[in-house]
Amino acid sequence: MKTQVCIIGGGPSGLLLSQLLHLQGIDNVVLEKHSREYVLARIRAGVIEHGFAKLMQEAQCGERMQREGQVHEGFFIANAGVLHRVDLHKYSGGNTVIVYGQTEITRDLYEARDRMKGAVIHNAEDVRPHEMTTATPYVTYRLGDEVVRVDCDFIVGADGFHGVSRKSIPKTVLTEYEKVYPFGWLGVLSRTPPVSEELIYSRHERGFALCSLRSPVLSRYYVQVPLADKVEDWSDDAFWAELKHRLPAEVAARLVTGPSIEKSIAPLRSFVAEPMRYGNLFLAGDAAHIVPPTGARGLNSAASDIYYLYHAMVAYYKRSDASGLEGYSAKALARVWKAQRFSWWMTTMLHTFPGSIEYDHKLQETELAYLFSSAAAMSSLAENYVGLPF
Ligand code: RFL
Ligand code: PHB
Repeated sequence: MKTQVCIIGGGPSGLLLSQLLHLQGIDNVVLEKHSREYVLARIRAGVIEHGFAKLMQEAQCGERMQREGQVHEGFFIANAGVLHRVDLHKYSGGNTVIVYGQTEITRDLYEARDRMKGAVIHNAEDVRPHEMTTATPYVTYRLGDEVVRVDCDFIVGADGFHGVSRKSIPKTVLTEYEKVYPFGWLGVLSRTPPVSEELIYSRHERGFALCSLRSPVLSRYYVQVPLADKVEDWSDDAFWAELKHRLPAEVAARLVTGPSIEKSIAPLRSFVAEPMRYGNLFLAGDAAHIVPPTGARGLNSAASDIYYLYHAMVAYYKRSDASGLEGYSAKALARVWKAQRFSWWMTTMLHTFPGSIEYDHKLQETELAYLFSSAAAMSSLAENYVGLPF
């Protein structure tokens, strides 16, 4: 097989790039390890920044998001049983976020790829990039007994944190920065009306909790849990009881509970791999960087990578201008590190850390007291949460 860009990974990053390139007449193939059903069963992000929404429009995939996504002008931080509102609209100079699930985004992207007869190959096994530092790179994969070779100009590694692309770059070339947090998030999706129209990030001595949503009838809740906990340890009843403990009494009192539709634990991790380019292999999204979900930055950072890479490839193919490709890694990483900083800050401020001392609690309290009393601090939070400019 021959194509211009071979994209490894059919998650939101890979599909969005595929769709954008196709619309510009740039031929590409997406190789995805899993079935479409498997990819669409993963429940992940819920908060989308406007830059991403605009990119979805540009990709002709934003119509349903515009119709069904909910515009949020703010959210709450609960501390010591009191709700404080963060007015994103006011403090970001009129910006907002959209609540629309990653699952729906991925579904919209798959549908668009189908409509345009884009090449998305599912259940591709043993995907491997080759000859990345030459002008003739290629990717091999296996479908059943058949081994297929895809010759291309560029390979894009959009295959998530556990993918093969980053691991194919020699250790001598790549520097990895990593911070693993000593806890995870237990998430529950339930067909119940959300307890609050706006998200609630709750700091509590028993651990952090988050009330989020997907629609007026679909709620998404999280509680901080020790790393050793397993999903099987948590019955629905135990989850709801723990969540109620960690919310202000007035919120807990109006929480509607029900059977969980999905329940999973995600460990919290910060990770960056530098550079994001190795010869003609370009990394994008979770393949190159991970943040703890507290700042809702992960998918949004993936979208900014795709924005830079897409424009760089269009410049290369349409105007023989390779400067965007040359500058891609540095440009993407500059924004990635800001998302790292913000996610670390939100995580540190709101979670209960095992082994922390009274001094640490005082600092958390003071961080929040400062935030709620300072327009400058609120603006800093708001501009990061709605997304820094691409
Ligand atoms: P993905 O989504 O992991 O997709 C990668 C795809 O590559 C495939 N793959 C391979 N394909 C071929 N060959 C291989 N060897 C392969 N290995 C893997 C995989 O099957 C998969 O389909 O990465 P991508 O596209 O870069 O997207 C990144 C986002 O998924 C991620 O950043 C977000 O989900 C993070 N995140 C959030 N981000 C936000 O911006 N806002 C949020 O509100 C938000 N909430 C969250 C989150 C992540 C969470 N978890 C579970 C980690 C909440 C949670 C709980
Ligand atoms: C979600 O709805 O899944 C969600 C929302 C905000 C976050 C993380 C996850 O910060």
